[in-house]
Amino acid sequence: MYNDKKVVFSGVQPSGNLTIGNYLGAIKNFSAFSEDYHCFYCVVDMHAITVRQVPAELRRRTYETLALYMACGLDPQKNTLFVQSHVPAHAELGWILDCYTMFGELSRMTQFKDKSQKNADNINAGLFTYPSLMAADILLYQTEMVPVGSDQRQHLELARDIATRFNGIYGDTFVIPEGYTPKDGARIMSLAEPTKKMSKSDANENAVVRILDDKDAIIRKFKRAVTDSDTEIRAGADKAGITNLLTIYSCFTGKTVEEAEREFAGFGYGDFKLAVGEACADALAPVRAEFNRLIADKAYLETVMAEGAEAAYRCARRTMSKVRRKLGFTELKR
Ligand code: AQP
Repeated sequence: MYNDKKVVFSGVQPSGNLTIGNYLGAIKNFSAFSEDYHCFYCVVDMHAITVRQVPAELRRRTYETLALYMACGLDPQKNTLFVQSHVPAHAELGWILDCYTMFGELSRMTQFKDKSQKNADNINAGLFTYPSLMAADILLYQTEMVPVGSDQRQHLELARDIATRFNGIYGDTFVIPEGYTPKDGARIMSLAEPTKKMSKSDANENAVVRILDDKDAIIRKFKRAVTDSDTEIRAGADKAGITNLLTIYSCFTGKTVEEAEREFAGFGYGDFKLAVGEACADALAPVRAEFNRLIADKAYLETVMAEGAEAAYRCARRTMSKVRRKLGFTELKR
């Protein structure tokens, strides 16, 4: 609990320009919690450096991600919006939790295996211990609920295991968090390889639709989306491309996949793809307009960052003092 409310925490890495996967799987759902929970939404820049980043781009995308949070409806008066590296307790608890996370557990993480393959020349220790830092992000705020896409479920399970292990040794210290994964949109797939997750760091621009892409780019990418040699517009395990497009259409229009199947019965793939592209572009147009307004006001973004970091620190330091005491760290009398 924080300020008499249960806590929600989630984060997004500024590791690329955000995609409709990040939007539909995570950010779009964040504002639903703002009234009933105390929400901490973080730009997790420390996670981003597990893969090499160009410093100027990382800095720019950190501002942009914060602006996107707000453009997607997160009011900084109702949500604590902040940047991970501005609250050093994340790194501190991350190290502590490294010591309560097993090598075997980290070795089983599919994201580590995937990213090691993609970054074979930079398989660094941070990439390996990423889940302990993510556990620290969550546990620091005594989080009850973590809205994430399904790719992060495995990390969340590990965070629960780490918290349970720590509590088992030292007595109740951390709330055990629950995951919240949307019914639809939890795993948006690449438009170029629809059996692979859409990822913001994908080098193939045709594979990803970015939240800030303009209408022409969005429609062009959907027109090029890989489908199949069949002609039927229906969801199914044998139709990854079409299923993905139906899911995207359903998420942006609020219609069910079954309704979308009925709506497009008899359509050719070309017309269907155009309709999906238009639905996506229309839904994102207000987000893009609001983003453009916010990103022009750097001073305001810096105020939001500073106030968010201060509010996050106030909550994090309570957990840290409890953790330090339980571990047997000595206290400095000032
Ligand atoms: N394709 C996706 N479908 C649904 N949800 C997704 N998320 C990511 N991709 C999809 C969710 O977005 C949130 C933020 O993700 P992240 O920035 O922490 O990192 P990620 O999961 O590794 O996302 P990316 O886009 O694949 O980033 P890169 O390319 O840098 O690794 C999370 O809640 C995630 O589940």
